[in-house]
Amino acid sequence: MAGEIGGRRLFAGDCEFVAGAATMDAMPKGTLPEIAFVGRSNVGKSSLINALTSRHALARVSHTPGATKQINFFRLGETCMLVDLPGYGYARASRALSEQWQSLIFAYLRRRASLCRTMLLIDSRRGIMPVDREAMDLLDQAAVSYAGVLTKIDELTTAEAELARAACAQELSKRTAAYPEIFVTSARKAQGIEALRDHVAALAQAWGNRL
Ligand SMILES: Nc1nc2c(ncn2[C@@H]2O[C@H](COP(=O)(O)OP(=O)(O)OP(=O)(O)O)[C@@H](O)[C@H]2O)c(=O)[nH]1
Ligand SMILES: [Mg+2]
Repeated sequence: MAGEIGGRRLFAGDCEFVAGAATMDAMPKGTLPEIAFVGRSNVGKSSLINALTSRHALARVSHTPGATKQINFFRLGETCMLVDLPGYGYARASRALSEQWQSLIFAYLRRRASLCRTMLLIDSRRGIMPVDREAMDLLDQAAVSYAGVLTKIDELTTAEAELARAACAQELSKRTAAYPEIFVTSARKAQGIEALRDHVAALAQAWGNRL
């Protein structure tokens, strides 16, 4: 398509942290299309944002689950916003979705008019877990569309990776708000990053005129 922004070009441009919000009121104005990264704590959301933007320390990464405590907005030029969300399901006491997740994060996902796509990250070593299903139930009910992204694929052999992808695809195909395409990624080995960049660029372009 003429004038299309490729993923490589979009992500080679400037990228900056805009705001961290702990309440809906503290969020920046939704003037750019947003792509949000959601998933269990420690699944690799912040790492994936760093890999996409080729920045090592844009989003904070940690071995300790619960590193990201607020909704962080990163602006890619004048094109779109990447949104790093706090993870769910890390407190040992609550395997269910926490109240904070349900109130703040789910409220963001459900109400944000500028949100164009949610990327639901799944740790490829573990596959879809009960708490992920709880999150998907909420997203399905609220008609928040999401695409599956397998993370940490470098930890698996090629055969295991294919099994993980197939299992994830099979389960997501039964979900009403899930997209059929699954992204298979490793932030550590920069696998699947280019495909995800292209996807984000295409989404941003398609949504840019709607806001
Ligand atoms: N092997 C491997 N490890 C990864 C990869 N991506 C992230 N990790 C590791 O997973 C851990 C968690 O990464 P984060 O990016 O902080 O995870 P998060 O989903 O943002 O976690 P919260 O902010 O707590 O919700 C860190 O120790 C990372 O080094 C990957 O592609 N491969
Ligand atoms: Mg994080």
